[in-house]
Amino acid sequence: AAILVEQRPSVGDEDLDTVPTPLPLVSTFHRERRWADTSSYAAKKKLQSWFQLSNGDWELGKILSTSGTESVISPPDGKVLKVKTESLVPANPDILDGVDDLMQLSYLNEPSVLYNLQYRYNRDMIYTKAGPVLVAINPFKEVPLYGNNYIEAYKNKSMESPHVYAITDTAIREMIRDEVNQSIIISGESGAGKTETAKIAMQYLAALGGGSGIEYEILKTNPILEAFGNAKTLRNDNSSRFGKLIEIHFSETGKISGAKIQTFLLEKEALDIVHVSKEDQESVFAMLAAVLWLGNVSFSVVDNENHVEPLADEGLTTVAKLIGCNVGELKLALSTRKMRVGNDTIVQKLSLSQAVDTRDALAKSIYSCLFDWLVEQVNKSLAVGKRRTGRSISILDIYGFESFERNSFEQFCINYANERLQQHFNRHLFKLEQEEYIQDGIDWTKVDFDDNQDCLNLFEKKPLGLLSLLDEESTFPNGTDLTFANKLKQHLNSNSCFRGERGKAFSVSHYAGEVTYDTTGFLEKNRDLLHLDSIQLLSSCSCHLPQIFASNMLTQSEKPVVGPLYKAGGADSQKLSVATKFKGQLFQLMQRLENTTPHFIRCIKPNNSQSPGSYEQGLVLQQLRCCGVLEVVRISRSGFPTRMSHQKFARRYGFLLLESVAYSQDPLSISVAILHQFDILPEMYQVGYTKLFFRTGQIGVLEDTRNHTLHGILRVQSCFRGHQA
Ligand code: AD9
Ligand code: MG
Repeated sequence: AAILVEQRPSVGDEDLDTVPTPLPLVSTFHRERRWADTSSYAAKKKLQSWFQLSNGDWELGKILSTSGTESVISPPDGKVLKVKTESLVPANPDILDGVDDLMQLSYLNEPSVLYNLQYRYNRDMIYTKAGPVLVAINPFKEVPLYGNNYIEAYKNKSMESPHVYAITDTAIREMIRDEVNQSIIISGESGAGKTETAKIAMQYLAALGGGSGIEYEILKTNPILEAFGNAKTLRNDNSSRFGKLIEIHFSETGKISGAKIQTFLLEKEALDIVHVSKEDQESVFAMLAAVLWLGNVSFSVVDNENHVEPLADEGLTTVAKLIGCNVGELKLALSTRKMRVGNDTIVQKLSLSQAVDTRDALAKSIYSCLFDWLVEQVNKSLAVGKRRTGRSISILDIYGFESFERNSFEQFCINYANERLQQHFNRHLFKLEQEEYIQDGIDWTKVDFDDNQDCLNLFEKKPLGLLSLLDEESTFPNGTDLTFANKLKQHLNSNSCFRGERGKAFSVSHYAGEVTYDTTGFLEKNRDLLHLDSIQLLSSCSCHLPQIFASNMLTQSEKPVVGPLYKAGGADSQKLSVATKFKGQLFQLMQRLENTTPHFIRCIKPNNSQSPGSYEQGLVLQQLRCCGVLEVVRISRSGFPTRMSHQKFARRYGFLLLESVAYSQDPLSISVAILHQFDILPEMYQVGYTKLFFRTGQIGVLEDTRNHTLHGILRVQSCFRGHQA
């Protein structure tokens, strides 16, 4: 009679969802929900459960007893603890330890996901699927997962565990099969392993071979871009941040024929191989040195109105020499600003903070122009030949969603971009699901997916959206970060994704959680002070790189991209605001991605000390929330995630039918009879041509009954046998 006491939820077929009662799916950031019916579950099954330690980490324990609001739990160390029943979170049965797809977890909650990833990580299995997404945890050591033998194994499909190779292989196959361009979108925070992952994907592509060694040339571009893109020469954080899109082209025969690299988003930041002439190489180093020396230029007050001039020291003269201009001109450009008033031009002297901003803006733009120029040279070298193939795989290496204690303009832009990428992702996922539903003839309008369109509207709506209001305030001479924050509160308070905070702050409900932004510095960063005076200085230089930079800057600002032209400091310096430029680049990126089949990789940094073998639960959890991994699995399960063919369903549950007459009928009729007998609500399932589709948890009711009945039968049988003996 005690048969069921120690029983754990049975794990049957791979495609079964054996959750005994409908449970909330995941507790994420803003959808924090608790296990619905802990007490009855705990009382009935005496299962393993997660409970939280005071440091926030989760630990596993066995529920010994439960009395309403309190439960007694025993962790493996033998202690016995009293905990609040409602704080318990169900653990998965041992048999599910380390599953290679999080979708397979019966209980999808944060501790279970964390544990599963850690279980694999401890065994050097750094890759795990989360539905369609590949999660990659940085091992911070060499792991024996790469090289030709592995590449071969994934190519001939003798190996199927989750891997960057596997995703890349799928991309290649789908490119050939569907004749559609593909993209591999890699995101994650700094040091999570994005660039390494991109290289691993490129390694796999390069192994396909090309012609004339172009595949190796592509691999060689990495160190060049890294050397410049990752340089930490500037104090400004965003200078080291760039998104990178590398588009690899293929010939009809599936060989690499060329590549193109595009950098974008907040861009402010081995040469022989990509054919940069010796002379140009010297100019590149001169420009880099100029950026460094600019940082050393200091100012002194020259009059009683606090106007400043740069000190005529080694710093100033070296910069002038490096970029090829006259020291006097440089001095003027750093300490004055020409303004046009009516038909007259007046020269305004700068205060210390204005001069420092001008100096930093000049350094930043030389650096970013240099980077752009280098990318252009690399692209010339990798240019796709005349044979146009029309097929490509793009690899995108991009900053993931960020949420810090203090979030500024950079996070604002990055999170906005990620919001767009998330929508792209949701729609793609929805499309995949939809295709399967349509194929099987079920009513897919009943499938609801979360869409983040409201949040995107908050950013993009004109004239009352975050970006428009920011641009508007940036053009007002008297606009400050505070007036900007007040304007947001005045116009956006009724928006459900927006919340005004105290002082200069506001919050946005992002898909990955709520983020509070501090508007300090928003206007200035958005205006990106690079005045015409500086551009003119560069164009008058005798070195040819500064001249190229200056002409690029001018043509760039004249190009009508998206949104209105922004006027800073008078009509002279017409240029786009940073946010508007960013939005334009983002739209271009999205347009390119729209035409591809996306594959997603989320990189996770397991610890902050960059050491192998250390897995900090809190840090990992925060990233899982930010990159939406839990959300992804939740979405993947939010339609009709449990599927079973009519035959299988009829075979598995047919014997539960009260009327034996059912046995003579076809699988579909038997299936429908079972659904009716068990009163499964019509909105909880769909009958397709070949399969039955269920909402999460539904099959659990049937499984429970099946188990009970089977145990009953077994007991009867064993009694019968005992009697016979
Ligand atoms: V940043 O946003 O550019 O600051 P990334 O690109 O996310 O950052 P990166 O790929 O540079 O991180 O990885 C950081 C370090 O982690 C590398 O230098 C490696 O030492 C380490 N790493 C990352 N992935 C792997 C891996 N698959 N195997 C071994 C790895 N080491
Ligand atoms: Mg990187």
